[in-house]
Amino acid sequence: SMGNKKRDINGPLIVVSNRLPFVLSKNSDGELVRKQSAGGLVTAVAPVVVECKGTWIGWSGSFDLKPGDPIPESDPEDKAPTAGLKSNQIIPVHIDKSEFEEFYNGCCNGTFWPLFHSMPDRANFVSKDWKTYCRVNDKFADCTLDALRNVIKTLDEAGNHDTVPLVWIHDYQLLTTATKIRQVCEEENLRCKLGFFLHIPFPSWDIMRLLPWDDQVLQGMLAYDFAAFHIEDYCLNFIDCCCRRLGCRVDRTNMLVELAGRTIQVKALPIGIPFERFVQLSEKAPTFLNMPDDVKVILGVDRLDYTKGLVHRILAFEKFLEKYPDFHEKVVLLQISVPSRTDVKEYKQLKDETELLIGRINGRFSKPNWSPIRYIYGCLSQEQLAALYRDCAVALVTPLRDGMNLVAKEFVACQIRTPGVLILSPFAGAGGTMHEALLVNPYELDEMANVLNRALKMPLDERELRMTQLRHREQLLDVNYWMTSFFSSMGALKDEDEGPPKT
Ligand code: GDG
Repeated sequence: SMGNKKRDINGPLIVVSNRLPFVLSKNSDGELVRKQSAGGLVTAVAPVVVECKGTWIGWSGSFDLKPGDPIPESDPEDKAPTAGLKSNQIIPVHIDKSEFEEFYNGCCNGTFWPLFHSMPDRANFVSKDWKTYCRVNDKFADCTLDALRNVIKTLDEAGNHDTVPLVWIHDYQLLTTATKIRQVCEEENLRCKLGFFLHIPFPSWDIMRLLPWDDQVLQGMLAYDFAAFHIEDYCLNFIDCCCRRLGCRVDRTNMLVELAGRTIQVKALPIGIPFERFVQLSEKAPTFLNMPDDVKVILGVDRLDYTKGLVHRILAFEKFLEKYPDFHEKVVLLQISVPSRTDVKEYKQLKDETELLIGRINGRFSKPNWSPIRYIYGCLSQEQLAALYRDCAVALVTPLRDGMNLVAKEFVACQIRTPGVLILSPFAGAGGTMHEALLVNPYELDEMANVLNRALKMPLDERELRMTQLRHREQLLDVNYWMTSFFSSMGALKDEDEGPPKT
């Protein structure tokens, strides 16, 4: 892939995300140990942090880790991408239970998540939660500043006065972290470049203005030097909000925003997946689906989240069963729902609603030897997931709104045998680039049923053509390419005269 061509970054790296790239949990002896987490971001970024001896700042995932407690080293057997991270490269941010409730469940997932997905009816605006959000963001800033002071001291002692540390902050949990970092850096004359990536959509101004604290959030995001989003629409929404709420001077063509004499660069950088890793997984994964030869599997894989359009998808599948009875006993919808944010009320309700709906539809259509829907509420291994992606006939990726959606990309990577069909929502970021998928509006249930029929009847040569192009693009624009583009765009690569990686 393009991104695999190694390009070194030109300064010490500090990555900041809500979660550390592994979680800490107690083993049977009551000791805290690392448990790997397998996201694409971790797969891509962790090796870079290992190699450049960088720092990762985040919450450990455990309330048992107290200030001053040592971070455990990785197990010698550990083969995760984070295994090479020494404990002195990790700075844990300590968040207690009540803070976590207000910061994470309250503000992040009760306010920003629904609002930024343009679902304002689901958003709560609670000023106590917002205050805690700001306080926790300042904690992340304090940890980042400690790391920065250390890194700069080391640089200066070695005479590297021109080397600028790079800080890369991730996602909607940390929208205001840069405010304090920039302020203290100015007071203490600390040098650094601050980059930000938002993994979810950025909404339009008429949604953003519903937020009582919109000005502080926008100012926080403008405290970065560089802010990147998945797609151009999100960038333009952000620029528009800065213009209308803060009166910033903006340049939409070059994606620049000016605030208090500083210019912030905005850019669209669509995230990719570790493509080769998924190919390798699907090459070695044993069969996981045992289905009669004449039964096709339609696959859905999502965190159980109301943005993913699960209820609409299941209702559309019911319509499909009504409209196309020839497919009875010939197709199965296999839905994997990964438990998520289980202590938030909306998510508990969604779980109940989904289970009720599936029960009703299975009751309505099942035969003694066939049920139309198989449902797993739980997490599979990546290898099992790869086997499902490889062996299903259709992947149904129909979020109502989604920053990018990696499931669509992982599916095409794993389609190394007889090609199937990707059905994709245009309201996922991925819908903007994966043109060879069948795009369908998830709110149009009848149309979804028709598209499902079309996918199941699509001739092999058409499937092959579409899948080849989809796979080619994801192979080229993989997660390493995305990461290199991010560093390049913030002027953080050595040999910058080569210019940014080209598509
Ligand atoms: C946010 C944005 C954006 C799923 N089931 C299992 C499992 N997964 C993994 C998938 C995939 C990941 O979870 C889900 O990623 P998505 O991109 O689909 O969705 P979010 O979690 O909402 O991610 C999204 C992303 O950030 C990156 O910027 O694309 O728009 O919302 O990687 O493989 N993994 C395992 N077992 C499962 O059962 N092991």
